[in-house]
Amino acid sequence: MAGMLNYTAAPAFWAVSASNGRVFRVKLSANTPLSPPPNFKAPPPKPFSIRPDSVFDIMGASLALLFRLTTSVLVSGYSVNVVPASEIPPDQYALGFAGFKLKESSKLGPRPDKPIEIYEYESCPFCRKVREIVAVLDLDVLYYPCPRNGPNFRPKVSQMGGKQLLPYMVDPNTGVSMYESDDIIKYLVGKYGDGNVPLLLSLGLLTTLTEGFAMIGRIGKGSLYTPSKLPPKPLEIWAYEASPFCKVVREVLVELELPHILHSCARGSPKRQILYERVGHFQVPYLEDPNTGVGMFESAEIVDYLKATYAL
Ligand SMILES: N[C@@H](CCC(=O)N[C@@H](CS)C(=O)NCC(=O)O)C(=O)O
Repeated sequence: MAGMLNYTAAPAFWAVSASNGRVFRVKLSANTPLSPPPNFKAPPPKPFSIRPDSVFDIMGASLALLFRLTTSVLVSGYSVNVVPASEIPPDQYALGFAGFKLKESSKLGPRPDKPIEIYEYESCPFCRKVREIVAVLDLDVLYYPCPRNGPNFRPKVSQMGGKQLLPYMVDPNTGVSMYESDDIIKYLVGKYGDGNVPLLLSLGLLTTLTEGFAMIGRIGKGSLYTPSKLPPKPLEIWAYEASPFCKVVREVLVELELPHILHSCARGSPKRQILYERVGHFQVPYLEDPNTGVGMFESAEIVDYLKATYAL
């Protein structure tokens, strides 16, 4: 999937392409080769379990569901049937419970060849609106995190679009780039959906307010830059906006200003089957770090890994 990127990763620089064809080079902040922390061992997946020291983090991140309901839980055209577990072959992903499994499906629009590029940060309600439509449309996105005081990607937004305003989207498939969350949402549903903006994303001020309330349990997280090493290749994360386990990982990716490709896989996403086949299990978040060769489940351990590998 990393092969779909629209820039060439060089050992010493990031090359970030803009819609107008200009290329900005961002110098790496550390020359030391990246490696996993000493004695690193990827933990086994433990679905729906919370590490004791993360209980309050996960509870805080779960509050979003109260304010935003199922937006970003389900992909577009989601439908589900409950069937006996024996009806699902073992090589097929399906969430199971008490002898039954969920047979889920979706109706998705045209797929972009290259990931959409979005400059944003976690705690911004307008950015969150765009992240929700990414989940609904089941898109892959190359995120350039722009925490406050972030030295790398915030300045690029001003250079590319002429002003310091987030979120900012670049679609390398069409050359279109734009500010304004509502315009980005309309563009994305027109191009990669059925043209309709979901109701909960079309309520104007009420949408923006509930997006803000959704993050009330995580105030201050995912906003401020923590000095870090900028990796030569973007990390890859399998996750979706509504999952509280994914949320706590995304906050740290933003704080450390780590570019990452999100493989969004809300309920009904066909990408769940892809991850299932690739690693023999489906659970999110799942992190792949091409800079160190690490692939891992488990939110609390992913947070520890990111801080140990990238924080300065
Ligand atoms: N202990 C894991 C729990 C993660 C988890 O349970 N994630 C849910 C989504 S919120 C999941 O992937 N469930 C399996 C499924 O949906 O099939 C962690 O902290 O990462």
